[in-house]
Amino acid sequence: SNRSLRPDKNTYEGKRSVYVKNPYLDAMDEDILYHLDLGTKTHNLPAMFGDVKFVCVGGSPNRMKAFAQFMHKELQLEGDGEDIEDICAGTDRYCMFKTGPVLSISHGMGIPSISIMLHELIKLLHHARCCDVTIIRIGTSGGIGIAPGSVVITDTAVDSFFKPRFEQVILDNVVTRSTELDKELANDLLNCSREIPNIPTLIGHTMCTYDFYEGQGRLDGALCSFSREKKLDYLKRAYKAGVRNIEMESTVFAAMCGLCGLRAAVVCVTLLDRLQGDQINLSHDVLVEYQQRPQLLISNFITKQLGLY
Ligand code: R2B
Ligand code: URA
Repeated sequence: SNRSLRPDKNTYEGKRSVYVKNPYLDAMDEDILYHLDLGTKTHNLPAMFGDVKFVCVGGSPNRMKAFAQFMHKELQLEGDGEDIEDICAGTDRYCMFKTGPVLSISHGMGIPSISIMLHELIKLLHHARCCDVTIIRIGTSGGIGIAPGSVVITDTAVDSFFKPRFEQVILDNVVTRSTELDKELANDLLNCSREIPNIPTLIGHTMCTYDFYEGQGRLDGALCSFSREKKLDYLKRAYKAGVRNIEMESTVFAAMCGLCGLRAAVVCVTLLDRLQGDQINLSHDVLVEYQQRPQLLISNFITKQLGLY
């Protein structure tokens, strides 16, 4: 089964390392992480990243910079954190910030974009010989049957058929990978959320789609080939299958991180209830406040894990 592809917990000295599952990689004389503008010959990756314990990823470059600045304050690091530098400044594909043991990286929108970033990030963590790394996606999503502003911690990422799988075309085969996430981490995050007032938080399945409009059953795209009734029937069936929110990266994120030995979690705020509508009509201020919710929860979790509070 797919589960047997997963690494056992690496118990050597209690450390869990980051795996790459590619027999060709070791034989390469140099590895250029093209989309991050980093490389094994141009950068001392163990010196730059060897102490990383938490990696937070999210779609938007500005949001991930704001998260890094917030983490800087929470970790009580020196300097004001306002002038924090983008480690990937040589490319405008992704941005990356490091505050102590916390790395904050943007991944763009959708499965292909996050998957490219994850290939290079996982190799980076491997080259840097990082161990015991926890990776968390903090993002936005559309809710199903829950109040806008709720935070959903994903237990399982599912595809558009509500199945816990990620299908990737490799050469001309379809390869299916498991999208199970770390249940213990999800529970730890839920417990942590209980200490933060006024942020409704729950655990549920997250559906990952290839599109924001028709792919999420929206009636307001440039194309729409189904009825309002069919849309609502689909979303209600998703709810019955345990789906509480919809976004566009969780399946490949869960599959790749699981195979490479990273403890992984997905924490997304919902911007609307899809049973009520399709358009996101929140005011700017409310949108900003909602987007801070996963950041608050995760910064709280990280500072606790590091024994700071
Ligand atoms: C959530 O929000 C984005 C679409 O608006 C997408 O990246 C996602 O998963
Ligand atoms: N992101 C999504 O993918 N869907 C939504 O409805 C909102 C944010």
